[in-house]
Amino acid sequence: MSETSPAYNAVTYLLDRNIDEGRSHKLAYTDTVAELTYGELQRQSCRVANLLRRLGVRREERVAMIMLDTVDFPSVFLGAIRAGIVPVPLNTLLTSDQYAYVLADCRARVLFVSEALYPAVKDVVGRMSDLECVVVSGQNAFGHKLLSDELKNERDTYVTAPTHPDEPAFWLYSSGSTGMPKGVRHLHANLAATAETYASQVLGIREDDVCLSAAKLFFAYGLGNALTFPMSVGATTILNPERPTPAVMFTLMNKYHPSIFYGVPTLFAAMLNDEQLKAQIGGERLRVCTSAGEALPESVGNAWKARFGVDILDGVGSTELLHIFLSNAPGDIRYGSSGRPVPGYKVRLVNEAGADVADGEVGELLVDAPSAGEGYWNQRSKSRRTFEGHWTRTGDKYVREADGRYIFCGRSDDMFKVSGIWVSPFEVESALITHPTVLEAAVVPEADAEGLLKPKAFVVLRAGAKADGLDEALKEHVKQKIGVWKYPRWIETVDTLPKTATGKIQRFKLRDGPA
Ligand code: 3SK
Repeated sequence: MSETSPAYNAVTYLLDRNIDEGRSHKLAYTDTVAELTYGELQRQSCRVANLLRRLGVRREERVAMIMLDTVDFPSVFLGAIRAGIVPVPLNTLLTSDQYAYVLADCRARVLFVSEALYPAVKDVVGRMSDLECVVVSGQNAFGHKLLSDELKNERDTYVTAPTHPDEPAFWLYSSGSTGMPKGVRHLHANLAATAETYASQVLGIREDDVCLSAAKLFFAYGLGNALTFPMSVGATTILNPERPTPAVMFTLMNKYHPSIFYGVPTLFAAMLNDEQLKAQIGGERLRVCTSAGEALPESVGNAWKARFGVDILDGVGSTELLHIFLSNAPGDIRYGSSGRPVPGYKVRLVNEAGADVADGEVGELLVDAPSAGEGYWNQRSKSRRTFEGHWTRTGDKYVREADGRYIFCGRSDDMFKVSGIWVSPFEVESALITHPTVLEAAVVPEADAEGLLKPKAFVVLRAGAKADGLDEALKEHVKQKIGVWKYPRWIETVDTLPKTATGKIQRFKLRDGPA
């Protein structure tokens, strides 16, 4: 949009429109304890906006959120945006040191924190020079302000800030697979851009949908799944403040009967593998599942469809681009592939010289996205390397097949050469997990006695799998599946694999052995 665009605030699009269209009394959120209709959410968001102004926060300043997925999350996030203030939801699993880094980096003036998460920041908040106030969501204020008390006396109306579509609305920190997190500045227009493309044209989201996301709201994936998409059509969302274990997810599915379940590959695999649970999804309403974060193994997609009768739409997105830009679609699914570009997004595969590669050749994926962030906060060279004009570099290697589908080959920085031939860790991992004993696998290069790189595998075994004789069996299995030079020369059994908050394997942490 041009610089003369009329004022546009994302909250008008996501929330107030629902009131104008008659959904004041419709359930927007339940977190299993509390509920909010669209009308109540509008009023809560206005109270939050008034609170922030009373606390002296001004437009464009940042407020940090370390919050569980409860009804307070959308109230605070949307309330800040309504006031033209920039919420920065943070990963709830960071360490105190990581919180200290991010809070200092974004210069948050107010921190909203869930009671249960306060211990992780209690030693940090006094050291943050820009942080003037802590507001706790829950029952115990720990000597700070309690959100519920503060909101009691605030007015439930607010004149929404006349922001610009191209103005930063919120930031998300990108964990990436290496390095310190980087703050991605997302614009007011970006939320609608994901709703009107992936949510509307791939998922076909509707007003009568009931949404349940395993990914939390502080992830770009979870934010779209459980806030932007359902609110864009006035649907209902179930929020889960707990850890998304198979037992918790099955319980919620059987209680609330979601029509859309958004998961991640590890969770789908764990739900299928949960022998004790042997659970079924009580859900005549469940019509579609989605997966992102890492590529969904073909075997998991097929097993899920066979067991529950519902497809998983595997897709790939990024924090930088806010949501999914390549995806399988209903009626056009091939497990093992990331599908095709989402309508509204253009993609290219380029070689190291920046030239487009042909079908069947590996290239780095670049995306021209209507939902791209405008850059990383205070990181000019990283911004320039990632956001190249219209195109955003994803750092993912892909092959485009002749039918236009894209196949994931690994992260650019994870690929390595064995005997002069590129090996994709992802391909070796995919071969390993087709073995009946292997639940998950990660492959990294390791130097042999001659100093030459060869694949080394870390595997998580399925419950009850016997490790005896497995080494040779797995090597043979990979040789048969994908070629003799790609088999892992060393195999180590581990309990878990290191992953980013969005579920991507952090292979760099395994390069010198597991921690
Ligand atoms: O990792 C992904 O695939 C993803 C998808 C949607 C939004 C954000 C991310 C990181």
